[in-house]
Amino acid sequence: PAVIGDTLSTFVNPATRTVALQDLPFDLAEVSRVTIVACGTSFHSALVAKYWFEKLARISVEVDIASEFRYRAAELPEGGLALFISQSGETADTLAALRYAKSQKQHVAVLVNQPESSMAREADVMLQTLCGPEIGVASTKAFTAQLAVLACFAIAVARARGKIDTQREAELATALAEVPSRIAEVLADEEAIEALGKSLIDARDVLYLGRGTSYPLALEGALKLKELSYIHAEGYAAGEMKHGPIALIDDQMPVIVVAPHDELFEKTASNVQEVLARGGKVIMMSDAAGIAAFPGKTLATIRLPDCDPFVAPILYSIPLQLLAYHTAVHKGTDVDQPRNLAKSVTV
Ligand code: F1P
Repeated sequence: PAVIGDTLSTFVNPATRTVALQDLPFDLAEVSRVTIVACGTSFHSALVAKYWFEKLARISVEVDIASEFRYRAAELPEGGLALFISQSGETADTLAALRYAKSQKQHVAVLVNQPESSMAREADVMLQTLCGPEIGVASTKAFTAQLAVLACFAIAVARARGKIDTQREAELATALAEVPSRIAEVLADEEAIEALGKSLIDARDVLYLGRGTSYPLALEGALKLKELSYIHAEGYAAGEMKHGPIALIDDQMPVIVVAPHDELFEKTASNVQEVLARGGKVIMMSDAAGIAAFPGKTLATIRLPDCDPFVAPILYSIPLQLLAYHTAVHKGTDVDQPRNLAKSVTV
């Protein structure tokens, strides 16, 4: 809660219930297109940002992984905003992608933990997560802090483009200011998540499902489980399940569903029914209303506090990380230094 509170306090003023970025060397209102590029966990925060920017600021957003983007010769209209997200600020592919965007006359912004990093030095604008360097190799608190900054960025772009009114901005500023205490509530329930982690250690495969902003969270939940516990896990868009992965479902495979009770819940709920009908073991991550929709039908539930759906991804990142962590600890893998992983991939 503390590092997310610190990060948010740079942007959110709870007294005036407004959200502001630092002064930028270009006019956000003039930006007509946003390109966001990153690797690994940072790519998943970029995907969440795409949903936020499009919905709130009504702006066209392209997201790509840096190792593809840098070799694509992407057509970037002059004056667009190119945002690069990197915990370390040193990832080689992301840095190369940044240089390409500069050559295409983009306004280049970075979101990093390290203000001294190469990316921060080469960008026109630096946004910073105030969570300090990750202690372990896998990105966890950096992901949650990136989401916090990106939520504020989306609000700022929406305001510059006249797409959000003062009342909605005030609601969102309040919801963001409350995130640290909601995270504390999630952490208070850590024992239940630990028990669930223990139950996963013998799983061969785990499927994560989500829709909307919960889709990139499903991807990130699966990545964390892979990185930390070496259990094979896949994240899928809930509606894409019937296009392939449904063939995998049996009574052996845990299916973790990330589904706050938002406007997309009913759609995801019908996917959950499809899993249950095939004997799948559903672990539901939702709020009280979402959990109440499946009384006694799921294998387990992780109950999250109610919140504005806009801030849900920030909150839901925490149980996903805790679940991967506890599964790994019970399995006996090295959570700080997973095999084969480098803290930053600089070649
Ligand atoms: C990207 C990343 C991390 C991952 C691991 C390898 O790093 O894929 O997300 O956890 O540490 O690198 P970065 O560009 O965000 O520093």
